[in-house]
Amino acid sequence: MTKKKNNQVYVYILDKEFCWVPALLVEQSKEKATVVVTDYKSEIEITGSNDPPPGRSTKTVTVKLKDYPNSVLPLQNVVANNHNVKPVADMIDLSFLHEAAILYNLKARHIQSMPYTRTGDIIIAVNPYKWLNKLYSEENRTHYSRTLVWEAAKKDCDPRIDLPPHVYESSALAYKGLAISGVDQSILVSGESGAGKTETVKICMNHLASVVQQEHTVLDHDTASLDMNVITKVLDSNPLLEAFGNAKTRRNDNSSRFGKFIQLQFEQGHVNPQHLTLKGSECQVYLLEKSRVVHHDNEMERTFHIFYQLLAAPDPVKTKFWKPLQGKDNTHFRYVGPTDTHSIEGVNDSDQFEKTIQSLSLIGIDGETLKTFLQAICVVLQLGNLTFAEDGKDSDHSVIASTNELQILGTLMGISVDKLSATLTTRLVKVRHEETVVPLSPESAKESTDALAKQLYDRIFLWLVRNINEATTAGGDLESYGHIGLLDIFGFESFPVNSFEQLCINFANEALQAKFTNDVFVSVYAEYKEEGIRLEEITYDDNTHVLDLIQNRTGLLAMLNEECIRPNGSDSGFVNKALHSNSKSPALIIPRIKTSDVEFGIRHYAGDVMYDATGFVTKNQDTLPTDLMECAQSSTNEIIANEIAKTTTSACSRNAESSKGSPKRKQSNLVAPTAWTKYKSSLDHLMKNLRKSQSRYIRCVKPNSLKKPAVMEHSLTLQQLRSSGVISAVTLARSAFPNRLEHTLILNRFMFLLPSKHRNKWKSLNLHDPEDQKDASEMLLTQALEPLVGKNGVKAFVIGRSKAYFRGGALEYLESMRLKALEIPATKIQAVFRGHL
Ligand code: AD9
Ligand code: MG
Repeated sequence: MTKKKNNQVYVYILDKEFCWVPALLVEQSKEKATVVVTDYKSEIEITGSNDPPPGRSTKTVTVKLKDYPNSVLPLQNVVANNHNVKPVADMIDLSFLHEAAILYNLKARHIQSMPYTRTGDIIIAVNPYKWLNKLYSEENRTHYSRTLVWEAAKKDCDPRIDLPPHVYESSALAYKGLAISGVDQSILVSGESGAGKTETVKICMNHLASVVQQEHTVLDHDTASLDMNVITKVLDSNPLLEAFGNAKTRRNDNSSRFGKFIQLQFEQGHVNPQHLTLKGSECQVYLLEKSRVVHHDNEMERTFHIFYQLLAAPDPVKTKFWKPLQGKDNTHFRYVGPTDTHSIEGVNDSDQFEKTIQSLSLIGIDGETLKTFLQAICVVLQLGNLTFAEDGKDSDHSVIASTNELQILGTLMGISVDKLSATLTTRLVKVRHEETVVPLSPESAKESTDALAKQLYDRIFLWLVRNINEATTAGGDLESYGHIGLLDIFGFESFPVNSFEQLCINFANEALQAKFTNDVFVSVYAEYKEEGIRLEEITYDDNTHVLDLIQNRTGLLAMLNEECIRPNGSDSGFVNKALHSNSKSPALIIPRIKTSDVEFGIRHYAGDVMYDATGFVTKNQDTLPTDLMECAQSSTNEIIANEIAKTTTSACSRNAESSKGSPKRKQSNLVAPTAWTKYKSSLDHLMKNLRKSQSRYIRCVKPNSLKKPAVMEHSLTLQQLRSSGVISAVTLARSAFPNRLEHTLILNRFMFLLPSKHRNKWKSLNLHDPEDQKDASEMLLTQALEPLVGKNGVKAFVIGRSKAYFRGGALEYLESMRLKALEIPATKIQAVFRGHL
């Protein structure tokens, strides 16, 4: 029997290498399905075509459905009838919304240079790895703001209907949301390293700035209230933060090594309240990866950009800031080199330095302040050049071997060489009321010097952030402004070895995921309500138990804080206590085979992660020994002295608070807020801000690890879709009604299933009218799906305003009826749907 092409059934089958591959279904039984797969290999990744290239061989594969019940999924949107997916702009419009369909839809769009796709209100942004000029043109910027901000009110349908998905829609809708409702807005951008978060935030910020400017042209000819200086300063704060907080890593040449939340401050117009003026911005940063100052992977990575920028500047420029830089480059400083990655493709560090200096000057860092600031950076550089040796008499004692480097450091810091040398090679230990000087071994002395460098850089970075904020904030009563916040924060991390930083990062992701799930639920609820559908059937998994495990009173991090103030607190002591107090938590993984006493795991929403608690106590204490701090505080470099003084003050004041009525402890035990306490409080502040705002989500996806355009690696992409919550959002949206079809489509495809006597009733209907389409669709489905009505009278579908929503099995039944009418074996189609159900 020859088959008509449009009656062939295509499916996705599970594949070890490519996750899912399209195949032609030959036949199936309960146990197995036989499919024909084309030998795609690399084409499937590179060209993105699902159609077999001419001459490509095919093979027949048998899939054991018993062993892999979900290994065959229906391929197509019911309207298409070939291998290739007709990409849809909104995933909700895929009739079969499973992960294979999502993957192939994104891929088809990615290959056609359409990086953005909607899933309802969420924008999925696949990194195009090439700048698409047209996509970000002035014309396009205006088009989105015009359609979504100024003309939206004229339409009685979703104003996005004629617009391809874009992150400009997130920015334009945020602007409109704030202008009309006065409710703060936020755009939450997430994704793994290199997925495009930072670029996306910049694209949105630039768009918001241009909306403000356009609005002045459109609505208000008085441009006096438009302060271009504010706009430039706000936009410029991004590259400035990148110079000091970004670095080249294996995964991204410009990787942000900190998280940030920028809040743009808008003032409502006096004459027209819906008219917003950008007045300033304020930025909150999270968890700078300060360990990168002293260590990075030499072959593929670099430390923070600023070091290379400074060293690449022409001699006359760099010696203006610090004479000894004359004639020196990367090779002279241990913290930056030796590295095989001195330069980044397409980036000229010397030019970048000039830009950094210009941006610093724009926020008022110039003249002597600039000199002090860059010298503080040089102190960090110079600390890396100290080398230590055994003192000759005793291997536990050390001396600074690089006396010349020490001399340079002493002059730069304004601290005597003797004092520096003594502080860096010994430690002052207070036991009860006694102070003892303990010598340090060369390794410990080096560690302690590195710790100082890390702490200094962290403080210098925070100083910069404060200065940026002082220069960009609108000032006055901040509550009187409307805010649009943009969050660019590290995505979920799971490495072969996961440490304290991963736990903090993953905790933030759990907190954001909880908000995301809640928001998706609310929007699904809104959609169903809009369609006039009752919704008691939707349930979803939340991640409260993971949040509890980490942050509860007896949770992991409370236990860690306790361990940090215990006199002999240790990493294993923490793990022991943490496992003990939380043994009943369903989110905790207690290793079955104990290979070490510092191991534990967490069942995160995005997957299980095993943590190695080595170094947790030290990292959480996050403080320098008192003598080291006092020494640094005596520096003539004001930024260093003041910033370190802040650390000691906060340590002391916290100590005073916690030791009320216990003067003894105050003297002997300096308790600073732990890294966790500080981080948790800044996250709480963030979540509070987010909760009072209306949030929009942009999920960035890194399509390949080659950083190349038009390539999509299936498993890398899928894993991100799962961990970003996109798949679970879709599952949630589909939990009650897995399939949905527009009324017009239903009528086109299934109308002939209706016996002609019933069709007579349609004569009075106008099938171009949406209301009549809805009635006709309901009539058709009521008849056609009657055999599926449950004993309790529950129908297999519900009718919404524009679509019908099908319960599990209903669309399968309709399709099988249709194929029966077209004389195609029904068994074939059942296999297609079984996997999906
Ligand atoms: V990390 O977690 O900070 O390591 P991000 O921030 O997610 O990471 P980033 O925005 O820095 O990634 O993007 C990585 C690179 O992808 C950029 O340097 C660009 O080369 C490329 N990229 C990202 N988005 C776009 C885009 N919309 N158009 C073109 C892009 N290229
Ligand atoms: Mg980034």
